[in-house]
Amino acid sequence: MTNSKHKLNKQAILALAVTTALACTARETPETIDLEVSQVFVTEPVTGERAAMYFSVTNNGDVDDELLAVSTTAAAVAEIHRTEHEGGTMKMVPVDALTVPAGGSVDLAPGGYHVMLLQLTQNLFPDDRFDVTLHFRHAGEVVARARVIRYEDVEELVGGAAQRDPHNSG
Ligand SMILES: [Cu+2]
Repeated sequence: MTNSKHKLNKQAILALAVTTALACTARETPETIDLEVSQVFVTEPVTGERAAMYFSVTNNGDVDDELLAVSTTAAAVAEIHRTEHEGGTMKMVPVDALTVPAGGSVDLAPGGYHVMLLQLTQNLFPDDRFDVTLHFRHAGEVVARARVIRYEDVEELVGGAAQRDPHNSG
């Protein structure tokens, strides 16, 4: 009798310990961070001095992330820009950070967001490829491969949404 009661207590204590461990685990489990960068392309530079880069970021995680910066060996400077239409003119506005919402995606495409590559360190020709590093607040560094395409091929790649971009107007 005494023996069986002792066993029961041990089980109760064990159950309590397991519950506590589970509670701790649940509290300390980090949010899932899962970013996917796809369709990284650069339109063939007109002047050889600067080029516009586009890509899509899909956030499969459960926390909003932010694109903070971009770097590449192909250019000394890479800035995140947004194209704004004001009256009949287009202008580019630097963007500090680009939010990629949890469960959502952001498309950089001609006429909207883009990364502007300035002071190119190499000539870029159609079908050339080079690495770019995207710096995110939570995901950290994500390396992707960029491909250079002719401007005429942009529409084929991104669909009918492509508009004339000020980078490529001359
Ligand atoms: Cu720009």
